[in-house]
Amino acid sequence: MSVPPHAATLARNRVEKSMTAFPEVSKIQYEGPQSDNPLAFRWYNPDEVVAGKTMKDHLRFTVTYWHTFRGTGSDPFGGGTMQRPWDDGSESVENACNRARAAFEFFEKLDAPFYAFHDRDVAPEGGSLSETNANLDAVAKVLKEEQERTGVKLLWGTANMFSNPRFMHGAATTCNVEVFAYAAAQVKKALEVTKELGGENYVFWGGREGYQCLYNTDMKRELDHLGQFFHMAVDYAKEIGFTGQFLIEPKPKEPTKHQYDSDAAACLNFLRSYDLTDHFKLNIETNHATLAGHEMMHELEYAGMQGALGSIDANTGDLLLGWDTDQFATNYYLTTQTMLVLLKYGLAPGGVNFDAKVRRESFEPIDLFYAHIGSMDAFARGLKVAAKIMEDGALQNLVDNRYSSWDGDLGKKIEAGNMSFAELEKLMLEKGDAASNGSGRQELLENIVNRYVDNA
Ligand code: XLS
Ligand code: NI
Ligand code: NI
Repeated sequence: MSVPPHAATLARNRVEKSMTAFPEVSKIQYEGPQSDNPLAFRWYNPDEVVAGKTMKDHLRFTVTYWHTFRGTGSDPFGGGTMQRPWDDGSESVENACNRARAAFEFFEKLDAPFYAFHDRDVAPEGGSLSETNANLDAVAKVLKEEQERTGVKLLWGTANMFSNPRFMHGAATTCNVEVFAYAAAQVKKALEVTKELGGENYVFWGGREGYQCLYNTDMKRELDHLGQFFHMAVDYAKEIGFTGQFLIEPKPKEPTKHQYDSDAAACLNFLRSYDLTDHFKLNIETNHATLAGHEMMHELEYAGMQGALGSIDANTGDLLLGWDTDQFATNYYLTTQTMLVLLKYGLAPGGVNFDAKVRRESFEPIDLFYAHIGSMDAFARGLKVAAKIMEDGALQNLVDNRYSSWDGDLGKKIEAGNMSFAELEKLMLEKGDAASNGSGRQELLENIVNRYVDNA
């Protein structure tokens, strides 16, 4: 009786035989809105110029390594479901290198100009920090070769300081000083690798920086440590000549019940309190905005108006599920609203990073293509709609009109800081009452947006 070969051996044979991870897919091409080819773009036409720039340069699409190449499909109720024939499931450096090659084949076929990773996504941890660093160096060599071969660039690097149990109490905000030191060493290395790979940004998502219980937490001390940690990162970047943009990614909860970087406003308050505003911008994620009880547009606008809009993690949540479901966004209203703010404030050196995963039921490799193509198209369409709305001043004219009373003498004086309560009281006592209000016209504006979504 013959013994059936192990699934991993089968998988490896399959990859070696075809020498390609996605044999059934060739490079995705733009075919236009009428196309019914599910492996073609209908709206994303990289070289098409919109609002003075190519779509490629506006959108700076980025594939996340963690969801797309490390996501297993597990959830709190069950294990992995994903079929990933190029991956033998082992934590070996060899497997990590094979996976990296498969990833670049994907980026290339998808025509994605960027990717982003955590250190532990790309390379396995070893038995000690020095072994772990050596593993990362070995895989980074392959990443560099693949970047050179394909022209795909690194949007950002980051350090995973949340998966390993050592970070159970946090990394920079831990109660264990040696874990703080370990985290510092990890970010030092991640910055070096990000620089080596030409990363254009470096992201801090809070991971386990937050608390589960205030009874055991010295919040002031933890936040002071976080501020010190970021200053050390800034100093080290300067020391090694890393000129990428530092980004903080707000999220209100999950995994902790309170994450310190809750939302854009909390992050900016933190950065200002610790004198870090010159060095950091924000990486705004859609599903994090909604978990914080905000619309994505609110978070983008809040960051943008303070000169701190750096990059976006493009995804969406499910309103019926209360967690970070990280789904691919396909809703034109969401992408239009997002692009309205991105066009207003600009995005580079940030990008539209698909921090999104296919559902655990969508377990075949081809689903990775459908997911990314659909969301790239949705953002490309959102870009076109937003550009047209802005070009026509379709919303701005009404906004300007709504505030027009402020353009008169009185408004100018108040805005310039040249009026006091007493002077304003005098004026109103003379007039007896304020001038009457105009309509807010919300429904009209919503109809106008619909018209542009229909026609742009
Ligand atoms: C988790 C975050 C994470 C960051 C990178 O919710 O979105 O994926 O983007 O650490
Ligand atoms: Ni994210
Ligand atoms: Ni997230």
